[in-house]
Amino acid sequence: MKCDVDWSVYVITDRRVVGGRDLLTAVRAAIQGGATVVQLRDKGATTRELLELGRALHQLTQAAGIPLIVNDRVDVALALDAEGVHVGDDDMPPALARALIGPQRLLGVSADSVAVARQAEQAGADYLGVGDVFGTTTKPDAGTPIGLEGLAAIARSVRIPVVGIGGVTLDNAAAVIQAGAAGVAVISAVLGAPDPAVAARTLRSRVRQALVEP
Ligand code: TZP
Ligand code: MG
Repeated sequence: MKCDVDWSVYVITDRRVVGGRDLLTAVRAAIQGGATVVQLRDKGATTRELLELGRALHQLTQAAGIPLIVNDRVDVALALDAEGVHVGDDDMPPALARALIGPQRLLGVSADSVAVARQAEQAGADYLGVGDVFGTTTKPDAGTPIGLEGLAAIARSVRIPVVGIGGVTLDNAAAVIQAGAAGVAVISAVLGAPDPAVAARTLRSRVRQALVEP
């Protein structure tokens, strides 16, 4: 699993953006549409709630043959036997996370600067989540957007794949890939869409097209 991850359409869960709809139904649709990675992210959930949602999500991702990555929580990733974990500034430092998850699971790290990106790579990250690129309304503490130039500078500074995150839409996804990203990480563009399957399918086709363009 680890060596051939397709980072192109990385969908992150957020109960709040699906409105009154069922999150698992929306994620199932996103996977049907072509999501290539799913991240379990729920800042308000208890550990028990995370485990319950994580188990259900893992069944969906395993059936589709795509990785499940757990945000923030190394312990929950291990308990779920998830394929990876994603850590940021406030979480387990990347080198410690790597030591805990071992060499086989995926380690993602959030980076908003070249310095943080290089440190994360040194510490054993498999990929970076880079942003906030455009300015998001989904994460209130995301900080000042780094723009496509900031993303490009980070992508150039490391060898590991980067996924662009923050305000990515169907319309700007190709520009994220052209800036050097291997994929886009989205919450609202897919799970907040009227039809997450259609949104994921469109996103996937635009990202694929941009990845093959010279
Ligand atoms: N990290 C940086 S921006 C962001 C996260 C988790 C939120 C992305 O959400 P959206 O709706 O795709 O802008
Ligand atoms: Mg975090």
